[in-house]
Amino acid sequence: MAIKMALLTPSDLININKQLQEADSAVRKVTGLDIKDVCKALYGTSPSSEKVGIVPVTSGNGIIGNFSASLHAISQYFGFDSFVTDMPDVSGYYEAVRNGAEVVLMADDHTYLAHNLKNGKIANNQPCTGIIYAEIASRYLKVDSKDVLVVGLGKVGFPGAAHLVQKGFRVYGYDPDETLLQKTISSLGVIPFDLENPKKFSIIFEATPCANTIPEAVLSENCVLSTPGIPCAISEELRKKYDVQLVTEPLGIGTASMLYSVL
Ligand code: NAI
Ligand code: 0TF
Repeated sequence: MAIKMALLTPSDLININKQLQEADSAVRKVTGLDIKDVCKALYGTSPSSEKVGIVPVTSGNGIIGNFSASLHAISQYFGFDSFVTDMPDVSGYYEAVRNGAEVVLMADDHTYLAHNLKNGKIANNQPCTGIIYAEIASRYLKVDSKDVLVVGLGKVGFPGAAHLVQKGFRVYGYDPDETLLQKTISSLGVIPFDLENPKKFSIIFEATPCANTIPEAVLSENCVLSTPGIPCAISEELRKKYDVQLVTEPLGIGTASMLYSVL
């Protein structure tokens, strides 16, 4: 059976620099820190112009227009010295290493990785994305409670939920996949969120590939919604109605988390 994948499209990545700047100001408003400071606090690292080789990969659904160019823009934005290889795949990997890459970034349809060739560290986009969006949510300055709602407990949501539990939050979790929900309850001690009996939250972390996953009943005025999920979890109408502090961006925040984690 084919595994369902939520792949980026070139239109998700249009104007990536502007999307990053907007995300940075949203993160600053929520946490008082910009994205790089959140990464530094999470991993205790800072870049010093490390050379990052970005290798386009043709397998599966093939090259996504704008993907490598976006990684180039993102890694430069965070203080890395990046380049995209002319050749894709194995030839591109060879080219990256021969041209002095210290960190290689590349993705097929299942795995998007960062590999630091100097220290051997390797990072996967899904857990790194979950952890940084959860970390941003957890740093909400105006927070008045330790309760967090996590919606979507898959490859991004589960590591984010684990991070919040580890930080001492009381985590309520919801996923329509009963097996995943039970695994999260038993392994992390997450409290199953009852859709029939909702409560309001100041902090919500969402990681699903679906729109409108956040019911109105859980939103409190000025709550933070930190979500890597594409499409967005909340309508513009609800966002405005509750003045929701929305942190969302298609590629850069997760990539920053990966890069800082391998330094
Ligand atoms: P996944 O398929 O592993 O997990 C998604 C989970 O959402 C599943 O367990 C599914 O049952 C659950 N779900 C579906 N509908 C739901 C609903 N209405 N309410 C609650 N849960 C629901 O997917 P993965 O890898 O965790 O990715 C999640 C999303 O994050 C995707 O849209 C993906 O494209 C996006 N993503 C974004 C990144 C970024 O940098 N912005 C990075 C990585 C992923
Ligand atoms: O689309 C995805 C992931 C990306 C996570 C960040 N949002 N959902 N992965 C597929 C990437 C494929 C890239 C392609 N092989 C290329 O252009 O090199």
